[in-house]
Amino acid sequence: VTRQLFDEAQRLLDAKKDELEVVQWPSEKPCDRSWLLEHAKGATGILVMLSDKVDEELLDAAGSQLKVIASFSVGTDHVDRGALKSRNIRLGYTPTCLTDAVADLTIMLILMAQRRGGESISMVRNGEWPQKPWHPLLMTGPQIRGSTVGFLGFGRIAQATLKRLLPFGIKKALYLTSTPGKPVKEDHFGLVQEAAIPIESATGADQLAKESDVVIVGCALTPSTKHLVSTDFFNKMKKLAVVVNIARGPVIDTDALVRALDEEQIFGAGLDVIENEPNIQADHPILKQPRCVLVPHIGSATIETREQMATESVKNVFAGLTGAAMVNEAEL
Ligand code: 8YV
Repeated sequence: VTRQLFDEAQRLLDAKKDELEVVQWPSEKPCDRSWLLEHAKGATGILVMLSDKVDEELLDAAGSQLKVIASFSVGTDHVDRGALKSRNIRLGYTPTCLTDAVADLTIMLILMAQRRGGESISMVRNGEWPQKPWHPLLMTGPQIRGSTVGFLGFGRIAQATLKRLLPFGIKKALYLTSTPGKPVKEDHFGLVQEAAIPIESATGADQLAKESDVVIVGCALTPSTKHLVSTDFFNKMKKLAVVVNIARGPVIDTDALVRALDEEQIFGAGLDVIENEPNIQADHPILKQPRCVLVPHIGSATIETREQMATESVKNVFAGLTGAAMVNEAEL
């Protein structure tokens, strides 16, 4: 177990101490790779975080008795699924319990980007408010009502975000999935059928970039989504549009984003994730962008959600060990 867990999850683990030997990373810091490789040896199940790469090296270090990997995440880009499949190892994950928390944060980032939240807070903190004469254009930004919202990826979190956006009076939603132009496979909340606004499948990234006032990155990171949002994409976006990323950093080319903001090609950005996180140095150019709000990957960070993720992850390990049904099992 590569992290400290919340009480309920810990209790579940502790309750099995007679049957199982539980080895747990002892610190609040991210688990050390060398510790993991050493302690994985002989494990039948491993509970991992996003920061723990599950690759051939780890699986070799564990050995052929390994039955299950349970990830404390919805995203599984840190896991070599092919390697698990070929070794008959099951993969548990937590795709449902974090939907609301991440969708809530997405709304925060959209509003922060449109309404210049980062700049506004800095202005007040820096004591600049008293010096700025009141002016009708001070800190103005685009309004969410009437926006066309484009979703790169249209899974549960994106759809839950759209559900929250409807009462704001958005005009239209466009989505791009791996099958452009085709209806989304799963309409999780019955929105596509019932919404009073058009919800359309985009023909490609170009259409979505050109038409959207708000672009929300909510897709999985795969070879085909890496740098999907790059200079070419930004050049097609509207000058008053904002981009929000709650998925994985590398879907947006950070250098291209810095340029787009520098050149006022877009209005702003709201990021929960960024390439090379968490190793963002204080002098990184993105931190100098007043129109970019960057938060440290806190999408799922409500107390309720993280507790649930921990509990489900432990249950998934147990299910993997006994051959029972997991709370959520990923297809390999
Ligand atoms: C992380 C996430 O799991 O679930 C995901 O895919 O990106 C997050 O919810 C969380 O930050 C814990 O590492």
